[in-house]
Amino acid sequence: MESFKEKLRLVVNKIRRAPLIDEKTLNEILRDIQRALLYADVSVDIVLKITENIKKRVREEKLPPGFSKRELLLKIVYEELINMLGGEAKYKPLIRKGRTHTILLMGIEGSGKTTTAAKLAYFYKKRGFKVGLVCADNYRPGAFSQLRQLGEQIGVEVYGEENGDSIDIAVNGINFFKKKKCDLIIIDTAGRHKDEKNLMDEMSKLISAIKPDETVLVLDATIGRQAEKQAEAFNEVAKVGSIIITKLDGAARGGGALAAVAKTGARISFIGVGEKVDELEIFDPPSFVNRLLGFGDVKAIVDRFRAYEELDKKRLYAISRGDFTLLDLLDQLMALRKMGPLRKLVELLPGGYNLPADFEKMGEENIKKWIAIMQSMTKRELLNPEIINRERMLRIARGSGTTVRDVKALLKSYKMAKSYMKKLSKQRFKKIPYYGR
Ligand SMILES: Nc1nc2c(ncn2[C@@H]2O[C@H](COP(=O)(O)OP(=O)(O)OP(=O)(O)O)[C@@H](O)[C@H]2O)c(=O)[nH]1
Ligand SMILES: [Mg+2]
Repeated sequence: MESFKEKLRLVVNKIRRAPLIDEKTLNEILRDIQRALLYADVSVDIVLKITENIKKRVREEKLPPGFSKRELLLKIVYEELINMLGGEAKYKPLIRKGRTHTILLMGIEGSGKTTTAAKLAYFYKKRGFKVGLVCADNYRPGAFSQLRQLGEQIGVEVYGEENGDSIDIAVNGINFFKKKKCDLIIIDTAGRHKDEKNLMDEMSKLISAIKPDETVLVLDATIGRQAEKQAEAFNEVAKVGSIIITKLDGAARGGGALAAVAKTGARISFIGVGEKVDELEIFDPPSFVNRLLGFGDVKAIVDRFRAYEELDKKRLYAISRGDFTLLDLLDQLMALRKMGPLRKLVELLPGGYNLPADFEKMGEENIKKWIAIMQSMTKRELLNPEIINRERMLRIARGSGTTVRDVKALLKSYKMAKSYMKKLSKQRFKKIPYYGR
């Protein structure tokens, strides 16, 4: 994954440094993205689709006031990468206390099933669940002792039998742990290949015999885009509930495996990121993409876009016409604080106003104070500031840790801004009918 990450970060830097995002620069950037994705073994059709989407969205999406085209492009790249990995939603573990949940692990040889069984057991044990491990692999000598060793390491009991039929062992193991009132039973199976008909038949028999709550396919990230074929083949014999991708640490083709799996619509629940028992993570596409692109600034840009999308445009319009109460002001200030610099308030108003100097000068400190003051007002006061007499001012000042002077100053600024905007919008609307004639 390291080089994939490096290549994507170079793209992010290029976007950030480009003097202008014009057609030529955009095409160059899209080519770099294609190269990075192809390098990670993402299939050509996915690569073309993602870059087409980016191009189309950059052309079509409106640039909100106060944002640059560069920021819009970064946000789109971020969102398209998340879509490629299956969307925003994070996997939610289905296990509940007081009911035995069974998970069956399957996959080809060496994909990491046994290690993952132990990792999962450890994951749930740490969260307070009682877990049991069953070794239903009677093909590979040493499979039982491998799991037993892992079980000892994490303090989880392991059920297995030296000889016998894998289906019988699985059934016995489940009964064994059900008696012990385990919340979760994890069944490790023998590795099998999609072309080994006997083993695949056995898998479907095993599934009918034990009817697991969840059938998990374990895939090794190093197979890249071939993950799609494997996921489909396993899905034919056993309905795959979710997929765990292992060995993402160090797998250059990991991006390809993740994209290929997401394309099948299957759910990626966890990812394995190392050999140790605690190196398992819930798969969360947004945080995964954040890490790929470099934490911090792309995420911060996207958060600002989201905050803008949350703003109430109708109310902003009303505010721009001087039609607002203190409650509007409070709500909008709170929403805007998420967006960064506060002069953005002005930039966001439809029409792009220039506010009086002292209104513009209000710094972060003042805004914090204002919010505190308004939060100490009752709803009635926020809606009818004229009722705020000296007695009320005293109460508000005390409640917000400010002074009566601060409260007065806020009320004065509010009145000034309101009448100023009313005046301005009247002038503007007088002029507007002449435009376009
Ligand atoms: N780096 C890394 N290695 C892993 C990860 N998961 C498993 N491995 C290693 O992959 C190898 C195979 O793991 P196993 O868990 O034995 O695989 P398996 O699917 O049970 O293998 P069979 O039972 O033989 O089919 C071991 O050396 C593990 O340490 C991972 O997330 N990262
Ligand atoms: Mg194994």
